[in-house]
Amino acid sequence: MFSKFKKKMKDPAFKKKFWIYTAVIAIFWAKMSFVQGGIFTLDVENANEAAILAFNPLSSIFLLFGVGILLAGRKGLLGMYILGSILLYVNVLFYREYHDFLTIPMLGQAANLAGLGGSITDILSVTDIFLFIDIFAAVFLLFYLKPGRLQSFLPKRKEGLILAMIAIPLFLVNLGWAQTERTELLQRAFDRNMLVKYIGVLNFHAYDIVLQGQTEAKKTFADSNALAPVLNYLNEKETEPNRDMTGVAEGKNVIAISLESTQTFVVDNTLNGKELTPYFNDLKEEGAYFSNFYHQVKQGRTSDSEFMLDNSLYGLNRGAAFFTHAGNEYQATPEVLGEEGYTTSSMHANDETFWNRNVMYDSLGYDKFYSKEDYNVTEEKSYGWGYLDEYFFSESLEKMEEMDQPFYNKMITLTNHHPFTLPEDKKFIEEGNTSSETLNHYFQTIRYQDEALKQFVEEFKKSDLYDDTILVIYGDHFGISENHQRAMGEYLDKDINEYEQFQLQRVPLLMIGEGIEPQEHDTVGGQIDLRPTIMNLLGVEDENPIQFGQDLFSKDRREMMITRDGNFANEKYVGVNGNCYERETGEKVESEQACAPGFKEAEEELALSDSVVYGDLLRYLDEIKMIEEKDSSDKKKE
Ligand code: GP9
Ligand code: MN
Repeated sequence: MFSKFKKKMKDPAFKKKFWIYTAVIAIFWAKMSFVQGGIFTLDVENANEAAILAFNPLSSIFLLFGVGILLAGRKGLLGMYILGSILLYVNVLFYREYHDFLTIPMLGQAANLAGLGGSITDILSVTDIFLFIDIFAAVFLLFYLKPGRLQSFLPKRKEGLILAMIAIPLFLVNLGWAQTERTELLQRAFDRNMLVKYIGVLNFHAYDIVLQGQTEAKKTFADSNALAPVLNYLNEKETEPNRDMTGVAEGKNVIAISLESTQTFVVDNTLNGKELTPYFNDLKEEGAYFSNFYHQVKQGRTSDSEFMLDNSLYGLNRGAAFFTHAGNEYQATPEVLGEEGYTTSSMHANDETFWNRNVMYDSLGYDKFYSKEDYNVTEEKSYGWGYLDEYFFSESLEKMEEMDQPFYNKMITLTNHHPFTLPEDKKFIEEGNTSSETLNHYFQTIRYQDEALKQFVEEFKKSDLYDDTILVIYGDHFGISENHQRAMGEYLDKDINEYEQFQLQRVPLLMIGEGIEPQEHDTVGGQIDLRPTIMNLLGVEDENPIQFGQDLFSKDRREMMITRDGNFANEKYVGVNGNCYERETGEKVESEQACAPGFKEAEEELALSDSVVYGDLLRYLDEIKMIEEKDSSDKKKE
């Protein structure tokens, strides 16, 4: 074969054609390498990884160009060149905002992506033009450079097929090589940054397409038997809630307040000597405050935190369950409390369609959703993402005062959202002076949110509701992504390594109400634990056995918090990306054994929770309950 090729290369026309192919592939390869190595921050740890990263674009380029030629010759090749460039650029923009890669389910959320709103200018850069000028070079090479004298570059379909075929061994080499760094890469692909580091961003999209197909098949082929392993696992892990607290808030209203992008590092912290959250710092003395409580969200952000609050199931690794699985059967908190005579609602002054809430809330059993159109939103009272928190809070309180009691109501704030901008007269402290504008502004919006919270809680205390209500205040997820690690290090005056980055995923949780003793708790927990904790306080017999959380007040808690990336924190350790640290000191633990059980448990638990959501397994709960009831009545008869 090689000698045939050598012979062909003697033909000057063929030779030029060959060099044109090489040049076009090389330019795209260079661009993709620049994007992957220079724009994405993929944590390349050694020379082998750097070499894999440099090699991995090749197979996808061969496939892309080969298919282009097969479909439409020279034009097809150029078409694919442009398409590939656009895809790369979309990923660049998405990455700058989310530090993550697009997945197919995310594409179904175009409305949300448009909500990037004020932040779009933040993620565009003038130099991005350079990511497109190579297209002119490709046009020149393919259409104007005449190989041979008069004849132009005309790729044959057969050549397209050859390119596409070469992609296969190239990919196999890539995969084998990547597996020297991480075994079972594709099976254990929790972390998209890691996946892109090893197989490249375009191959990642191909992989994502395969995952999508599998996901759809999962529901079609699921049956009630799939519930058995989930029930077994949960039975084995079951912990007794704190019985001293069962029903201390029986019949009371619940107000859950989701604080946008609020991380624990702001609590009791200052900027230029001024507290960032002076009100919250005092308020937390009035209730149960959890200092080792983590958010567990992924691509679904706020909606993932809501998903966990109401279901005690994990959100998904790709996309947002609020979009992809809004049609599932659930037995969520609002539905269960509704049956206990509660009025249930959610309040959020944004468009009702954002995160598909208008659809998902019906599935979760909410009686009412107060969205933007239910508030007196005016331009003067809005900024950035919309209605300012102070107005949202005061109008919401009026609505609650009119509500039938008892009620379960969730309020979701908005102002402290990226890009963290505020009108001048709402800035109560100076901006920060770190190297990140985002972080500098975040301090101000956090401070503003605290003021809005103060005004709400103080009014609420004066209202009739106060004695009959418990407040559950929690942060929905991080606000400062790891793109701003350096600035965060400047502010906190320490180096932000992966352990610190993990610990920064803590969000505040505060519960206030009669029967809840004011106390700081250091138990390790996460958003998955909210539902069982609230239900125990209310003394409601929650008959849905498919819940992965545990009562945060329980005396025999299995201290464990699992993130969507398969990382975890338990009583002793923090396990991040295969590495192990002492949880309290951050000291690296060299023994692999220390964290191995934690990683294993995380993997198993996430897979089981996913099987419930992907298989829509809660639709079989009634069937299972009926069988159980029949069994126990049969036993009684015997
Ligand atoms: C939008 C609000 C913010 O309605 O919930 O969403 P986020 O971007 O934080 O998920
Ligand atoms: Mn949010």
